[in-house]
Amino acid sequence: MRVNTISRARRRAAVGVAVAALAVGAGAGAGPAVARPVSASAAAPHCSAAYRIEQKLSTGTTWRMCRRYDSKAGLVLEDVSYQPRGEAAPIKVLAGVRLGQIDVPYDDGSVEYDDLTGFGFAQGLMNLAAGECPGGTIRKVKVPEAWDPRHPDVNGLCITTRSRGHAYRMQADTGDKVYQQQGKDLLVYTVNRVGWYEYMTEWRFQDDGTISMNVGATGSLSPVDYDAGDGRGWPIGKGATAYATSHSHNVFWRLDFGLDGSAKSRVEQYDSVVSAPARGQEAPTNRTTRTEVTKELAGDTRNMRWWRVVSTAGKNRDGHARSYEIVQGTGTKYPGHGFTRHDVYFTEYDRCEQFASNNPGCAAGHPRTVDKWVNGQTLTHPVVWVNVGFHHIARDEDQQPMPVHWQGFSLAPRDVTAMNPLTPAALADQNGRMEDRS
Ligand SMILES: [Cu+2]
Repeated sequence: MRVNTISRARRRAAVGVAVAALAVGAGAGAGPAVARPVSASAAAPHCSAAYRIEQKLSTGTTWRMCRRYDSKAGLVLEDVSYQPRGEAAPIKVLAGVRLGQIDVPYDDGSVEYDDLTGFGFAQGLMNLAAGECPGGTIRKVKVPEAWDPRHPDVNGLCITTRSRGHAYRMQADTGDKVYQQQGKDLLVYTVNRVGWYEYMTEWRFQDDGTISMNVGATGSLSPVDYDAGDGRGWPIGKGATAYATSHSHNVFWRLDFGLDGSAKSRVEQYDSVVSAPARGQEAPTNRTTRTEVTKELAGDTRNMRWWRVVSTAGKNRDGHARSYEIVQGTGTKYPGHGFTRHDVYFTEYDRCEQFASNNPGCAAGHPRTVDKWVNGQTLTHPVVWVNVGFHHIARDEDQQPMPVHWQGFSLAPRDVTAMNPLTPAALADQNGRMEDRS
């Protein structure tokens, strides 16, 4: 069964946050007084046509990336760039992004699955039916180290587009004109079967620069994980004869940023604190501080807290450093392990650190879980690990099949472009404080 890991002492319980506590206003991200456009790096992604994904959405935004397939992680997207209509060149966002683990402990302590490294997630890539990639194309994927070496090819990658409703709406100053745009997304997904579960791994690239990553669990409840030894669970089926054992799905994503073509980026944490009104003010005050995360960090979400990864190589046309903000999804954090106890880990890049738990690739003696890689190193090339948990207490509706339950998060562009990347031409001069429109 599951090989148990490490009890190696943590070298230092280093929480590497250098508190700079700068007031946000003037300082944060302010560039030089004169806007100087910085040309974005890189042209086409460096992979052959068969592995290239390039989609120009009808709203004018082009996403480009390379895909490969890892024998444990499954689909890997590399060299991801974003080029909205107004940009002359693609803006590189991510050097690589993929799942970093799916950890599934059962509540009664009977079993814990590390689906990526121990239970064949990548090997379980499923052929897609024609109808489940509406409007798109299904691509063939060669599964390395395939369990059945005679059949390594799977028609398992769907690439399609989807509408997401309003990208924006604005009534014009005069007349009855309405500026409105229906947003479009590029969708890339696979389905991987692990035991009785089927995981949909979906990557959504929006025309406004947002990237969303979600894992949806469907398929069937595991018939062997019933009647927990401790008597807990939820009765499924008639009466109360069989109880599905409750469990968690702790999903990790591993993000290697490459903003503006550089592996070097900065990480910042923002916290806002609200205080009661003082000195006759009308409203409470809210003070936002920025903390430079200069050393490796295991971070916890909190109300009014967020992080961003900031480019050291490029600015937008307003002279502001480009960045991507991590927008945490709602989840249920599982406190059972050091590696599930935090919502996000920032670790200094190490080639062998590939999976958040039971990481197989490092030399003997190197810790095997992401929390232990947070040990005080200075961040110059940060790798971001996002952990989103879901506590699954089964319900009658879970059969049959089980409705997809989703968990995930987004990356939102912050100052990647100088304006809304979908701004219509008629409004292109409305950047900065606007004149009184009355
Ligand atoms: Cu479940």
